[in-house]
Amino acid sequence: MRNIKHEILKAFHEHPDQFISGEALSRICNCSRTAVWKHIEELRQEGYRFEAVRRAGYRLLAAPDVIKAEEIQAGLATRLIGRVIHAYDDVTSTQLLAHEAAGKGAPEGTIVIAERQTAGKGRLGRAWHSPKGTGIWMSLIIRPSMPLAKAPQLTLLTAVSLAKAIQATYDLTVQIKWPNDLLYEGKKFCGILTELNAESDRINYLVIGIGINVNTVESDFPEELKAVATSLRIASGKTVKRAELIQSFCRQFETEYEHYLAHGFERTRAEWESLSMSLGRMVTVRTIHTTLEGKAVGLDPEGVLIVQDAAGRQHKVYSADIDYRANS
Ligand code: BTX
Repeated sequence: MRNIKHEILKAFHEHPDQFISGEALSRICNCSRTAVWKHIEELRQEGYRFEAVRRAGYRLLAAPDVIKAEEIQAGLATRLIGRVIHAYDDVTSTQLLAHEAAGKGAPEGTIVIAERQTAGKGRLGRAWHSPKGTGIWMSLIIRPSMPLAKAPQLTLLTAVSLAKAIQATYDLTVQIKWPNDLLYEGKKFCGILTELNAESDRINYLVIGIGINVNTVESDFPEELKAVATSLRIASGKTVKRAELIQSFCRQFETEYEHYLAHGFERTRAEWESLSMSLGRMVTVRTIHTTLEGKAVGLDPEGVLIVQDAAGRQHKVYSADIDYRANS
């Protein structure tokens, strides 16, 4: 279906700060000038601010920071990631909706995103705080044709893509804490939850859940998170439009993912190691069954974390939480 509002936003995106006449817009959108006017009025109702000048036309002054599929897609330079976006106001968890959509055949690259989650999920049954309007709560569906055992590599790939998107948007040095957190000065502002649907040894699809505290201020956090959580705004002092960060992530992810499918994991592995705060440090590794103390020394070629204990023995760590020991 043709979406005139989308086409209008795209035209303004391609001509930033410029006036576009009603006539030109009606040509671009292939509709009447009355229809252009009507859609501009609708965009105004949604919070877009336009300047209208006789003879010159319209100029976009500001877009609202609501997450709309049109807004993300208007400036999106990708082939696959984010070409389909389901955007909601309130959901329980975008993971649940993404699984539902994937089950019904949603194409690879589909994103499910919400302004607020009432039951945001972390790993191992933990909760993810997802208040309205300040963060990015989204789930990405991908359908790589590969064995189950490689799925954790995509969590690492997502973390690398996010770190690069953030560095490009904020000029901020962030660090990855194995396997799925992004931190700034030791505080978490982003988590990744990868869930999959597979048959025998093949992946049907992955749902990669991403939670980022973007414009959150200190007082938005509940008491129990204040000491451990931060946001990109607190870290950088900058408020950004969430749609921009999503576009940047989609681009980075697509580049990493295409390279990964064509050439394997090595480049992502090396990038992950250079962004990691885990390597070289003394860690305590907790799995459901055991606790291990040692030094995190690197990722093996498959992306499994290697921890070396005091006796020099190397252990492969697949799924666990790690804590850093003081002064390491
Ligand atoms: P995790 O289990 O590593 O982290 C969860 C833990 O992080 C919580 O127990 C709490 O201590 C802390 N935490 C909770 N909320 C926040 C927050 N907003 N900022 C910082 N720390 C927090 C990480 O799990 C994976 C999170 C994925 C979230 C996305 S959002 C979109 C998608 N939908 C969904 O339901 N989950 C994913």
